[in-house]
Amino acid sequence: MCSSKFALALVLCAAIGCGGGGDGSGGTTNPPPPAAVSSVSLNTSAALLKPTESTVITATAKDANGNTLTGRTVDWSVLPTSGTASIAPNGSSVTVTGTANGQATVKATVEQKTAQAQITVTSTIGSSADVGVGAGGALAFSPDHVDVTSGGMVNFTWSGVTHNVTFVNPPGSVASITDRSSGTVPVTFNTTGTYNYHCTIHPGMDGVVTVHIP
Ligand SMILES: [Cu+2]
Repeated sequence: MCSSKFALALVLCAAIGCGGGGDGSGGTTNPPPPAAVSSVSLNTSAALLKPTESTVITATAKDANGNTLTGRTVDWSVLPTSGTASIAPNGSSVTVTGTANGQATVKATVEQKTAQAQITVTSTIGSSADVGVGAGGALAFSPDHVDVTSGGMVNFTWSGVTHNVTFVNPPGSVASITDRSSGTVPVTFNTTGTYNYHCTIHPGMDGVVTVHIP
């Protein structure tokens, strides 16, 4: 009985956050210290590159309340330090360039908090890819991320349910596909970059095509 009451108290404490300690204001006139960094995130957790190809990765530091903290120094590193990818730090972002086939990890450190991205360097990215649109009745593109080289083609295939493929701020000229429910529509990508698209009918039905150097 005692132990179950104790357990209940623990659950309540976890739910309402009691016992959090003082607010640290000891009556001094010093300005409050800058907010501590609580987390660091990157705009991507993985990137695929061909040798000599580059991509930019950006780090964001936040405090415990989820507020973005600007002006914090980001230390960038890459492992292995040479042979697969090189880095050129520029403040909160870093340019990562593939050098030879292999795997590398790029890490951002801000006041002891870290985030990392896996970099795969491969010379064998294909010139075409297939994407299922709502395959199996799912409100999803499958796979939701494909990689092709510039001049390459992605074939979108419908499975009986009406969806569309609408590109959002594409880096190059590309044709969106209006509502349809069957057939295969090829889309050609002539400009390198990241193409985000979605189905405007179904919120959260999103996909990405990354177009690489040829
Ligand atoms: Cu849809």
